[in-house]
Amino acid sequence: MEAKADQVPEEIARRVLAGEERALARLLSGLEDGASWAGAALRLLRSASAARRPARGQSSTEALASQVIGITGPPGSGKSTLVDKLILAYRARGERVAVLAVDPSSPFTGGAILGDRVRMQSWAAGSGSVPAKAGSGGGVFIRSLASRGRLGGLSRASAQCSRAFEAAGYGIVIVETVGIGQSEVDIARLADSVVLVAMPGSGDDIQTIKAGVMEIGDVFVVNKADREGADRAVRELESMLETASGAGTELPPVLKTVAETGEGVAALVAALDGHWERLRLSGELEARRKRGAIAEARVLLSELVLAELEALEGELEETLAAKIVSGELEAADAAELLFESIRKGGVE
Ligand SMILES: Nc1nc2c(ncn2[C@@H]2O[C@H](COP(=O)(O)OP(=O)(O)OP(=O)(O)O)[C@@H](O)[C@H]2O)c(=O)[nH]1
Ligand SMILES: [Mg+2]
Repeated sequence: MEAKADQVPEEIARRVLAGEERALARLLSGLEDGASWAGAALRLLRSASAARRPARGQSSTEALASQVIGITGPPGSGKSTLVDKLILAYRARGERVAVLAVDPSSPFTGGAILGDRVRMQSWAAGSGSVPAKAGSGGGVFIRSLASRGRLGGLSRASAQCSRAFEAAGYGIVIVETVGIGQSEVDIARLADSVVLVAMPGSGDDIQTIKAGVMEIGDVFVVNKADREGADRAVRELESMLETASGAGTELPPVLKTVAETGEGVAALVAALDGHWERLRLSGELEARRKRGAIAEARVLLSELVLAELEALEGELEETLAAKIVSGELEAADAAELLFESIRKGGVE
């Protein structure tokens, strides 16, 4: 069967490189669906894009890299409003900006995510104060990803989409995800710079940022600083950071913003620039991306093994279990037999 024109990897990669937003949208949908043509197109796109960018003395990672900025934090802390303002700031200096709004729990029709889409897409439609030109070259690309009930699939798709944006030439890639459960781990894996957004709350709300989550933050933001308690929230965050990190280590910045008015956003951009600069100069960018790649591949590997295992469990139930019960085999022997057949059949 002839492949459909919009599913031919070479064609999609070529059109994305030419700046066609519709082809990029198509590719992202394919990646979200886990379609193999989309995986192939992403590979082609990335190698073509690597060939187009001369490595001016940088490492291969640096020559390719867009700054991938992860924005996470509790629901309603103002992440999307902040992203709006970040888009404005980066557009003002000529960056092309891609945004991935990841929704880990609610279905695609969920209210919050739809609100995000509409609000943030006002940029793409050109109704914001930095108008986007029609068609390609608008400089802002917004995309929502929904979980469709598969969390593993979601984190895979978000990493792939982020790389597609990078290869498509967006210098800034922003990934917004609500800070619950696994999503923070995922964002730490795929982002170069992680912004943790908190807000002033009554009592010890800030404490709801768990210790393990504090670790992933490169820049901390107390948004809604127009509200009471912002300074206290900053102090609490700072003392939590001091406790969590050893003496003498440099603490990440803790900033105050009012996303609704844009107050503090310039300082946030400066902090992100500073972090990016440090990542590049120290070689940490490459190290960090390698760690992310290992973590991503590990998850995929365990998915493959689990799928094999599921197939083999049938055999375990049908034949091996009876042999264990009758004394022909030990359970350990059965496990080894199955493991052997994974090794023989699973890896070509
Ligand atoms: N007072 C005040 N309200 C704000 C500020 N920033 C955002 N908001 C409001 O807070 C609400 C939530 O903002 P969003 O930007 O949707 O928050 P979010 O973190 O993206 O929310 P989810 O994606 O649902 O987790 C909206 O009503 C915003 O208008 C701020 O700086 N001050
Ligand atoms: Mg949001």
